[in-house]
Amino acid sequence: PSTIYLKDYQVPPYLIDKTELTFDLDETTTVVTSRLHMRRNPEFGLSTTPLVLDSGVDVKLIALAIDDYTLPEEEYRLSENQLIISATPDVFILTCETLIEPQNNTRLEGLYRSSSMFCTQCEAEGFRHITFYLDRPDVMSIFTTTIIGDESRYPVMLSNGNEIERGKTDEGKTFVVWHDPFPKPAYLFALVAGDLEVKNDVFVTQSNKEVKLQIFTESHNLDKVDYAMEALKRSMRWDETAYGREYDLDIFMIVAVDDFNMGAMENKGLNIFNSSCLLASPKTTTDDSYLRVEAIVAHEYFHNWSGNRVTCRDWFQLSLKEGFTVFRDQSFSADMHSETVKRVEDVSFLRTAQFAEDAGPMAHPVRPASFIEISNFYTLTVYEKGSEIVRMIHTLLGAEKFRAGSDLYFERHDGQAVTCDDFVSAMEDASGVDLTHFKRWYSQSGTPVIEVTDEFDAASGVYRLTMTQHTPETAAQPVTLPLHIPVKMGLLDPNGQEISAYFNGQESQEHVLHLTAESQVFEFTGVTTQPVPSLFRSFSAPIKLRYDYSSEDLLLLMSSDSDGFNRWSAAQQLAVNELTVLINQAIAKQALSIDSQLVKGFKNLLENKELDPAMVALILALPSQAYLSELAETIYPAAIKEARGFFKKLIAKELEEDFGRLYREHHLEGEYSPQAKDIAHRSLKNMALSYWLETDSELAHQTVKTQFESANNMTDQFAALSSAVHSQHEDAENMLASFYEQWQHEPLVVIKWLMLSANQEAADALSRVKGLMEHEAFDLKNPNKVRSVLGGFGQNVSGFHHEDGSGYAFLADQIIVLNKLNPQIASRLCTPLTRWKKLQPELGQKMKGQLERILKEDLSKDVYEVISKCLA
Ligand code: HT7
Ligand code: ZN
Repeated sequence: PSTIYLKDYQVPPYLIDKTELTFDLDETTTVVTSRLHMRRNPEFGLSTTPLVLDSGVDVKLIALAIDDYTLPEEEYRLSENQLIISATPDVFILTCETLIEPQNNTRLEGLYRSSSMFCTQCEAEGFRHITFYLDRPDVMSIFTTTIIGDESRYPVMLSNGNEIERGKTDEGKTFVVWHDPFPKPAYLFALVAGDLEVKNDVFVTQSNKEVKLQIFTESHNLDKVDYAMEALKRSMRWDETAYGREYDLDIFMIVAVDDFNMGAMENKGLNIFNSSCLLASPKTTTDDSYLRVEAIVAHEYFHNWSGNRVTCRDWFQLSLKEGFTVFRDQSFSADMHSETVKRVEDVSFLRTAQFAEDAGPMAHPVRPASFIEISNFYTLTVYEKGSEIVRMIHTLLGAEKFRAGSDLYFERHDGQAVTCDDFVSAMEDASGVDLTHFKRWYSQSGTPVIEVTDEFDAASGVYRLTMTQHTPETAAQPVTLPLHIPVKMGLLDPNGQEISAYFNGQESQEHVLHLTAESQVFEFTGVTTQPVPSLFRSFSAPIKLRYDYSSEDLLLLMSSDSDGFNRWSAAQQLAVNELTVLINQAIAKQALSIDSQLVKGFKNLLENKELDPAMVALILALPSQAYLSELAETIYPAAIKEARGFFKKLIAKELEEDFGRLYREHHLEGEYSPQAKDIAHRSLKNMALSYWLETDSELAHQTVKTQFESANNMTDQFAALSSAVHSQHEDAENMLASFYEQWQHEPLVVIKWLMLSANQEAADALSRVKGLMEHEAFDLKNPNKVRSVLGGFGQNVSGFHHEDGSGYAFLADQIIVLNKLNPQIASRLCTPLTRWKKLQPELGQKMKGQLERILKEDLSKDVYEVISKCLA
């Protein structure tokens, strides 16, 4: 497979002003006819360049014509992925008739079947699996789509834009014509056809325009779309107020499908969603999933401007739309709920998963310089670190100038396909802030490490911070340079009071420092007592901080910092420090023991009635197995698991009474609601329960069963089940069985059950997972089920990291099978195998052996790229 480089970008030799598509849908073959109104691109220069259209192996050519002239075979050339026509006029209509077989499309790219419906997924390069095209984002065209189908099977036939015509063909089939007035790249094309039910609503925009809102699902799911509809309206309003962005078509449609490779897709006017990211009801959906539905509905809606109206010039610029849109959806969720809780959740995810990616063999800059398969670059780096870059620009400019920058960006580039540099230029031009150095964040991979030391001179009242930055080299780049890093910070006195100090002549309790050099000294004056620095407040940059905090310092920050994020972060750091001691004891096979300071901090925390229960729950959550693995120089999975288990029990025993009390205090009676206040109580109650169960309390063991049996919502029922499973409750097996019995007809609950079952730690974990793959509920063609079972297994220490290597061999077997069925899913399942170099040597070598075995297979580009980079 060949590598594609950003440096080789050229404007397209041809343009497509209009695209007219006709789909004649059928159960076995679908006929696609395209009429492309083309012309040579004057910007390209050469006027003799052949026309090279992208194609998939699965597209069969039936007829090809330029204007009225049917091209004979000798006038074009067809290869596996291209159609080349060597001579064309300057302006012409290319007509092309192709056959495709959506029912055999297991890749779930292009047009495919999901249950009884037809649907599409065209990002990034799916459109070429439908017909021959210039399938690149800088070719923007006005689409008109005619769908022909049997009305009894496909009463609903949808595409982008507005419906402009409907009628009957001579053969008695129904046809519907859709027209999208906004030029768009092919990746935003969508088609849906099926026997669907609809929920209707209306949104009145800020300029008083009525927009028809429609959510389509199969009939048995129509009762689960109300929450998404409300979330959509909240998103539309928020984008008007926060960014001045109004919706532009007369209709906005969303469709839920069961088989989908990712979460959702922002096709113009016709978003398609994985049903797990759209459907919600109190009995079947947990609080986390409610919040996810809201965030994803918002994310896809926000793409209407950040992605659709202004799109990417090429796929190296993916973060232009994804990083910015993640930043926008994170800000939206923060505004809808709690800003601090949202920030903690997002950072916790970033530090665990993105940092690991950025230190592994697939590390790449937010704007990658090369790729083999673009689908592999829908990564946490492009999305989450990309969002952090936008957030840092927000911090550097301030809210007002940032908004001026985004207004300018949308105004300047409306209807264009642009680059990350264009985004930054708009921010600079609107604010007057020079971001030249800052832009290095887009091109340099790896997580910067910031070492901080300090000195205090009581006599002069001067406090100095010395900061040194270094970004470790990554797989993608051997040399790294200093970045422009915003450091939001404050100082606390020994009583936890904020210190007002002078920096650069300005007196303030909070400062934003600009760390730009490899090493810099920052001097504060007017400081009367040795302070404790609160650094990188709100996680003002995606970095790793090294400052030698004592346990007392961390306890002080945890109880008193005015920055909620840093209160949480201090507790995490203290927990990491203590867990590291325990992990090292476990590695050395010593008895585990610790005089924990964190327990003291937790005790104070649990007695403080003023705090937001959601924050208390987050502070109580111990650093995860995955985060501790990311932090470790060498990963010893069993030692980490043992240390975490020991520490949780120790805390539980010390604070047993508090956890029992918390459980009672935060138990809600009455009807379920996914509002922030109630979610907060449930999260603390269920966190308390998970600790309480680690004690010998009979009452706790009874309580978990009662909650499981009598909960009126999925959050409480599933929390009880998970806690029972993870604490190895004697009734865990029965509870798992009865849960499946109760919910076997709800696929979205079944995927939760599959995930928990695959994740259950046990000596025979592997044979249980093999059993799950034989279970009636499992389906290898459904990405949600594959993700649940194999994703859940990848987090199972005793099964996946079994010392005989059988867990790695099993996952490799599944990747080899899925490589043929669905390359995108196969490639994503490789992630746990990418950590082999960091694993304890005996395990790492076994994992490497499986990677070598996979590489010998006939691999898709997707899997080849990941595995070959892992072994490089
Ligand atoms: N922009 C969408 C990306 C997406 C995707 C990419 C590759 C393969 C399948 C896909 N489904 C959706 C989703 C988003 O970020 O909004
Ligand atoms: Zn997106």
